[in-house]
This record gives sequence, C-alpha cells and structure tokens, in this order.
Amino acid sequence: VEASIPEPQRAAWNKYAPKPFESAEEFERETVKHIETTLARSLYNCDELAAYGGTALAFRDRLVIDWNKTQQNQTFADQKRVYYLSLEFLMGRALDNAMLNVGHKETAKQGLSDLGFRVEDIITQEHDAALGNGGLGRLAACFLDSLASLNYPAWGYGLRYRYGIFKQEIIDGYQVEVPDYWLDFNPWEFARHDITVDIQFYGHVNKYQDDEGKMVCSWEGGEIVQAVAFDVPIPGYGTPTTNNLRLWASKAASGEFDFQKFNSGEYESSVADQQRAETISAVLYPNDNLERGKELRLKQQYFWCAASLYDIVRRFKKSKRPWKDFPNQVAIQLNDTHPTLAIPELQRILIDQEGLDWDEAWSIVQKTFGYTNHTVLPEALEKWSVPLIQHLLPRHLQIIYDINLNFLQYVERNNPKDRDLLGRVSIIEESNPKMVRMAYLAVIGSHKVNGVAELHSDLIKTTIFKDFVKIYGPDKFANVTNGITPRRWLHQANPRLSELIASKLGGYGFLKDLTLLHKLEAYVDDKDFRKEFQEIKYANKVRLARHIKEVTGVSVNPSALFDIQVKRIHEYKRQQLNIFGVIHRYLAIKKMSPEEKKKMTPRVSIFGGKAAPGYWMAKTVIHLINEVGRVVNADKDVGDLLKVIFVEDYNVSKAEIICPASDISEHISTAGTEASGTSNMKFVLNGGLIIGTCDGANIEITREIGENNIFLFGNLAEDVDELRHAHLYGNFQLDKELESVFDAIRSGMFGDAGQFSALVNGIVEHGDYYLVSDDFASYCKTHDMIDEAYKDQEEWVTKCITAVARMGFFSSDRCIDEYAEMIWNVEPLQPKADGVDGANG
Ligand code: AZC
Repeated sequence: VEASIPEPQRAAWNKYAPKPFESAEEFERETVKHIETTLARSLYNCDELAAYGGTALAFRDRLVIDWNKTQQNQTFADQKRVYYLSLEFLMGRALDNAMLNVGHKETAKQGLSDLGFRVEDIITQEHDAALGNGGLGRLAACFLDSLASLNYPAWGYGLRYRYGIFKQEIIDGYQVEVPDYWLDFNPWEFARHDITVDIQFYGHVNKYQDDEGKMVCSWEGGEIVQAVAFDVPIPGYGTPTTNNLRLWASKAASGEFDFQKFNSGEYESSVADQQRAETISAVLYPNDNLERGKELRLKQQYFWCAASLYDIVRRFKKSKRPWKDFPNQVAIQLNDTHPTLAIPELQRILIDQEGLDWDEAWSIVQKTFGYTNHTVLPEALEKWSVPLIQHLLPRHLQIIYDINLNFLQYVERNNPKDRDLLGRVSIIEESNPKMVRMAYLAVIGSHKVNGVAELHSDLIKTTIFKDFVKIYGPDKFANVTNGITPRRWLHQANPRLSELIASKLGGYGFLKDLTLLHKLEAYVDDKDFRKEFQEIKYANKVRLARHIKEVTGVSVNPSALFDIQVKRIHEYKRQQLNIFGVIHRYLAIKKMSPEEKKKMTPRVSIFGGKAAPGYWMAKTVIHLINEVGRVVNADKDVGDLLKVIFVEDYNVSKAEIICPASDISEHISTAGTEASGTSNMKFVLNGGLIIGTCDGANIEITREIGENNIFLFGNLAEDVDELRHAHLYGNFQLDKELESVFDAIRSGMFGDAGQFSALVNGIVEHGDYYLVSDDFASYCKTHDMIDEAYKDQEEWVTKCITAVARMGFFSSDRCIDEYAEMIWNVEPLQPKADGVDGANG
C-alpha cells in the first residue's frame, strides 16, 4: 500500500494530524466549535439538539482517528476478514456507546455541565437507528459490538434505509404506523460518494464462444441502478479497534438522469426515473418472522448482495493472490436467508467475469459462506417465484438451476434408491408457479449451517433440514447459542448495577469477560450488597414508572411486582396467553374479599411491541391489551392490585429503560417456535427473573442459572405435534378457567366483543395452533407461585443475584469467539498504538 502524501511533506502532515480532546476544557472547545461552525448555531439558538450535535461531532472526531488507523492496520496486515451480511442492523443510539468506548464520558459530563446541559438529556436527543425488526437485527448489532471489542477484522454490510421500522402510536387502543424518517441529522455516517457500484437488473443472457472456443455467458441489457456506500464507524470497548459498517443507498445511475427529457421540459418524468431507483433502499420491510414475496424486496436483496460482493472481491483482487486463496482471506456470514443471492452472485462473478471453471468456482463459494438460520416457522422461510427471478435476474436463475442439477446428481449417486428424496431436497419446488427455496440454496452453498440455541439447532436437523443431514452428514450443522453485548445491555442500560458489580469485582473487567460475574456469588449473603442491589432495582422501576406516567398518564406503584413482556407481537410469542392470564387475574380480584385482597401481591403487567402492519391478528392482540388496560386501570375495586400498561413504540432505547426494571419478564412462546430469544438474557442480566416455556435459549438459561431461579411451565416441544393433532380431531377440552376469560370477553366487558372473536375462535374452533389452552392452567399456576415467591423478598433477591452471577455464558463475545473458531477460521488482529507499522515510512 502506498502513502498518498510524499515523504518530504509528511512532517507537515504529522505535525497537524488531529489531536483528540483530553480534558473537559478541550471537549468544550471542540463542542462549541462544532456547534458554531459545522452546525452554524450560536449562543442564542443552541438547544439540546444542537448540543447533542456538537457533542456527537466532538466524539466522532475521536472515533474517526481510531477508525482510520484500524482500517489501515487491517489493510496492511492483509489477513482473513469476516463480512457479516445482514438486511437488518438494529443499532439504537450511538452517542452513549461512543462515549463508553472512546472513554471520556465523565469529561463530557463535566464539559456539558459547564455549557449548561445535562449529559443524560443530550444523549436522549438522538434518534434511534432502527434498521431492523426485532431479534435478528439486534443480534447483528450486538455482533458488530463484539467483533470490534474482540479486535476481529470484520465489516458489516447492509442497506441504508431512508425509513427504518415505523414508529408506533397507539390511538384509541389501536396501533397506528408513522414513518420513521431518521436521517435529518445523522452524524454517525460518512457518505462515500466515490465508492459506487453499478447494479444490473432485468435484461437477458447471451451465450457465445470466446476466442479460445469456450462457451461463455454474458448478462446484457436491462437497467442499471447505482449503489453508494455510507460508512458507519463501529468502536470496540477497551480497544482502539474501530470496524466499519457499510450501508448501501440506491441512486439512479449517472447516465440514467435523462437530460434530454429534462431539457425538453419533461422534468417530472426524468425525476420519476431517479425516484424509482431510490425506492430500492427507501424502506425496511416491517415483517418479523414472515415472508411475503414482493418484487421490491427481492430487488433490495440483490442490490445489497451484489454491491457488497463487488466490494469484497475488489478488495481481494488488490492483494493479487490466486483465486484459490479467496476463502483464506474472506469469510462471509449470511444472517438468515435474506442474503442467499450472494451465493449465485459469487459463482457468477467467478465463472462469467473471472473465467474460472464451474467446479473450481463452486468449491471457492462453498468454502466462503456460512449460513445462520433463525427460525423454523414455515411462514418465515423464504421462497421466490421462478418467473420473478427469471425476469429480474435471468443469469442467476440459470446458475441456480445449474447448482441444483449438480447437487441432485450428487444426491442421486449417493442415494440411488431414494427417488422421493430428490423432490424433497430440490432447490426448486415443483409448485405453480415454481419456487426457489432459499434456505436450501443457502445450505447447499455454505460450508456450515448454524442454529441460534441448542434446542433450535437440534430442531433444524430433525425438521426443515433433516434430509440435508442425511446427505452431508451431521458435521455440516452446528449450534452457536446467541448472546448479547454487556456493554449496552448492562453498563449503559443499568449504570448503577454495573458500578455496584465493578465495586465488588475490582473493576470493569467483567464487561470484557462476562464469566467473571460468577465471583458475585460470594456476595449473595452480603447484607450491604443485597440492599444496594434491591435499591437499584427499585430505582430502575421508578424510572420506568415515570416514563409510563409521562406517555400513558397512568400512575403505577414501583413497589408492585413489575411483570413485563416486550417483543414483536406474534401469535407464536403468545402475548394472547399473557393478556388472557391478566383477565383471569382481574376476574379473580373482582371476586376477592378485602382480607384476600390484602394477601395479594400487587402487579403491574407491562406490554410493548410492534405488530407488522399487515398482521391483523397481532393488531387485535394489541387492541385487546389496551382495552383491558382501560377497564382495569379505572376500576376502583382493583386499585394498585393490578395495572395493565401498553408502552407504545418499543425500540432499542426503550428496551434500555425497560430491561433493568423487571421483577419478572415473560418468554412464553409455544415450545419449539422461538429459535432463541435474546431479551430473556437481557432481563436476567439486569437482575430480573423470568417466566418461560422450555423453548429457545430459556433452556440454556435454566441450565446455567439453576432451575430454582427460573419459573418454567407448559408443554414440551416434543409433545406439540401430538397436542395439535388432538385439537384437530376434537380430542380436547377447553381449559375451564380460560372458558371464563372468554365469557368475560364475549360479555363485552372489554368493549365490543365482535372485535376479539377471531382471537377467541382461533382457540375454541380453529385448532388452537399455538396451544394456548393446553398451557393456560400451568401458566396461571406458575404466576400464583411467582406471587408467593415475591412475598419472600429475601429469597427473591437471592435468586436474582445468583442468576446474574451465572449469566456469563450469554455474552455475544463468547458467541463471536465460537463463530470465529468453528465457522470463520479467523484470528483477532491486535491494534497498533500508532496505526500501522510502516505507515509513516
Ligand atoms: C429471530 C428469532 O425469532 C429469535 O428467536 C432469535 O433470538 C433471533 O432471531 C436472533 O437469532 N428471528 C427473526 O427475527 N427473523 C427471522 C426471519 O427468523
């Protein structure tokens, strides 16, 4: 790599190389300078937003210095890199994280106070970067944090949506979606207008003989859209390593803006072409765990895969290594099947553009990719229609067919007697229209496939990928249990708990090695520690109660048991089970004598989460929760014994307030449906207990923290099929208590019963697919146990502390180390204090 500044001039350069602020005074100078110049504001119109801007820019300057050095260092080291392809990155806010990782939060606090601001108010000015739906997108964000913190040379690749996940408003108890335009002021991204890639769509394939007589294919015609890179620095904790997240935005290709049209007065139509191109990266699809085969979504997927691969290949080619080295330099992880088109795209680049023969190319492709599956729900498994792919990506369809042909021949050779097998595992589903099964293509094109928790990784081997285990053997399939970053989900969300832990463990080392938490067990009986632990939980509940009061107007008692379920609204996650349980509790309270009421544990049931705009059943659940809240919260008979709250617009920054404030959180999916869940980990790490089914990571959480410290209930995954069968054949009795809940709903107690009939009938008449009735009795009984357990606060706090101490396993750092060793075969790269050896010479 050559330096662009010639040797004699480097002294001048180095003399003026930026020096990051160190003191509060220097921070103030930088901040005021940014407010006055970069933002063009003054003493007279500097509001909190402007102060946020100045602060963010001052920290950004520091970040960028580390970022540049990291990128240079990685280029010089020229070792294997990881590329994490994800259509979703649910990042949340960046400033607090930058302060933590760069250091100097105290400096900023002092400096801001000198300027007349409070650091907490400034941090909350930032708009969440909400480029994701739920668990899958937040996992990608935690992974970026861990990759940088562990010094892995790694890049994320995604789309720069102009609109992230919609903002949820609750109006008259109904969800209303409002667009999330978040880019008005985003100091964290750098537009790289010089880094562009032309992306082709439509057109046709020409086949011809080249000079050497070899048949070659070329994809011609169609239209071109330009991808422009936007880079976001991702700082690590306790290290200067600052990785890159590259997001692509779509733009009309330079030739596309039709000056002819424009000059002849057809302004509108020339601008329309441009807007059509920009539509590709305009909006995040708001479905979680649901696939709908929309053409624009397929365009997004190809646009992003093609731009990212072009970039990766371009970087590799600079090294002038032979192609067979590609998998030694590049590991690409597919976050679910959304980036599966990267597989035929790399094959296309290698054979059509680089002239490799098929087998050589295919072996490179398989060694390069790893695929993570995040769900076994059939409605979430992506399939694209053959005619649609044919139309949009004609060359890729040919390649997919060739991949399939080779694969099926291989299967047939090894399983000559099993004719059905070929139809079952074919990438092409023989339906009308024919469909491309993206998960199969991802399995076939990768060297490793992993699930995200033990149960889930076992399930994919016995259900959706069963035949592939037979074909490839079990070693192609692995488990990497999900994790969360303790930086955001402990230290930032719960600074007081983090500080308390640090005071006992002799520093913040646990934020780098979460297993150190086990040392907390020595303090389980320490009176002062217990007291402070409880006080912190109470303070966090007060903070949440204040937020609830602000946005809903309802006062809740922070001494009540806070029972929280926050996640996307989905039938399989069973918020309906929760709200039916709440109604059951309400009916019970209504029947109680004053003496009985006195013995009752007061509760606040808190819900939060978005429903996909087209998911009618999920929206009905939101409506029911709000109607129940309206009735219960106003009922004088009930008072503080029960409050029901729906927190609108649940997102990452709300989660940072909510997770530290639970006594109990709910992770109650039908067994076998929730691949992992990650908020279960966040709640326990913050000193709350959980009620859960034997599903996803709940099982491993139980193993780690001990079954006395978790409230498990419900049927097991292995029994689900049989129970569903029993429902279908009328071979079951509706739970009696649930029946009374339904009677109450039908009576109109919570408003017009007709609105909720589909919810009730789904259980009573249509087979109760999610087994709400089967689990209802054990769910309610378990809540009764929780009430009792909560009365013994001494025992309760023992459970909470023990659980926190045993959560070390669930750090995303552990998770990333497992990927690095088992799937990517990459090593960390130690940062150099001054950037790069030889960078100045
Ligand atoms: C989610 C799973 O539903 C959740 O259980 C898991 O914790 C998370 O991924 C991270 O692995 N899946 C999705 O959000 N979406 C899809 C398409 O699976």
